[in-house]
Amino acid sequence: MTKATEEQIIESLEDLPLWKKEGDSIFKELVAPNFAGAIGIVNAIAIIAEKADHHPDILLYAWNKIRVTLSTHDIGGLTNKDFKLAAEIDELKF
Ligand code: H2B
Repeated sequence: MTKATEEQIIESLEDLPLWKKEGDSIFKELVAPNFAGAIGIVNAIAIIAEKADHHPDILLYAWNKIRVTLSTHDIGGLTNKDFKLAAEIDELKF
């Protein structure tokens, strides 16, 4: 796993318009209809994260909002693992 360059990050984010870069990570915000829905989203993300052995920071705040942050801590930056998991999270239907 190699750390993505700035150019590679920009290129990868073109395919992930819902994700934004912040420092050495990317994040996305989701809004659920209610708290139970937000928990459902968190659980769905947890299942694919476990399969990928790649784990996002997940913040559930203001009862129905979720901020998912991806970074490859082992490398200290962004890698393909982050962009791949971001795309999988985007494919989840809620
Ligand atoms: N998740 C994230 N987001 N970054 C990592 O570097 C990472 C991880 N490393 N999940 C994994 C686990 C690593 O610690 C294990 C040993 O595979």
